[in-house]
Amino acid sequence: MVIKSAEFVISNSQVSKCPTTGLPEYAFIGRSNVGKSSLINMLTGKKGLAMTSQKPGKTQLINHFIINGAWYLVDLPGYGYARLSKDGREKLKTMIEDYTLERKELVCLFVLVDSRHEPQKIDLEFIQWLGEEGVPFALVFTKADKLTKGRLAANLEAYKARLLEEWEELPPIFVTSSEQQLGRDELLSYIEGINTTL
Ligand SMILES: Nc1nc2c(ncn2[C@@H]2O[C@H](COP(=O)(O)OP(=O)(O)OP(=O)(O)O)[C@@H](O)[C@H]2O)c(=O)[nH]1
Ligand SMILES: [Mg+2]
Repeated sequence: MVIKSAEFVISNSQVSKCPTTGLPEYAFIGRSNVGKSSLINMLTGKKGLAMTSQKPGKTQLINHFIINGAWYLVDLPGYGYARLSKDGREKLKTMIEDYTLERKELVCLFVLVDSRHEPQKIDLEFIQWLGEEGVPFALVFTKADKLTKGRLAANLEAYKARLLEEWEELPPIFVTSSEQQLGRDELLSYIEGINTTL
């Protein structure tokens, strides 16, 4: 799929205020700092489109970007940022949960996990919750440039094995590096395949 245009539309703290165009959307979720905003920039080929930071907790709102005038990519705040106040954490948790459960336009939620780490409880619990709620999702391993091919393959296998302890089938899985443009074609083709407006 060719990205002809990618523009920021609006930031929101409430799902009820998100765009009402009815166009399909694809959102990115995962721990703070996992690389959600960077992935949006990589997919669209626009470096400064979504704001990124070396420090976790950068994205604090629901951000809509319109692609080719026809569908949205949505950047969400990360979960699990320990240095936020309890109140702040609760607010983000509610924002993410409301968006995930109430947003009818959401076609697929991409759950990002850092490919360097072994399965983390917070991600496994979130994935479990998506399953219980019947939310369509795919798994995206990020920062693949930060480890060797062998290590990456081993971590992927370990992650799949862990998921298969609870799931009968694996979700769609993508491996990405926003630094090296890895996984771009695969992710965009996947979106193209499930997008009804294209
Ligand atoms: N090497 C490498 N660094 C990456 C990659 N993706 C993101 N980063 C870096 O990781 C840091 C966090 O990236 P963000 O895209 O801001 O992460 P985020 O998930 O949006 O974080 P929050 O908005 O805080 O939840 C930045 O310093 C990025 O440059 C990648 O594929 N490879
Ligand atoms: Mg972000």
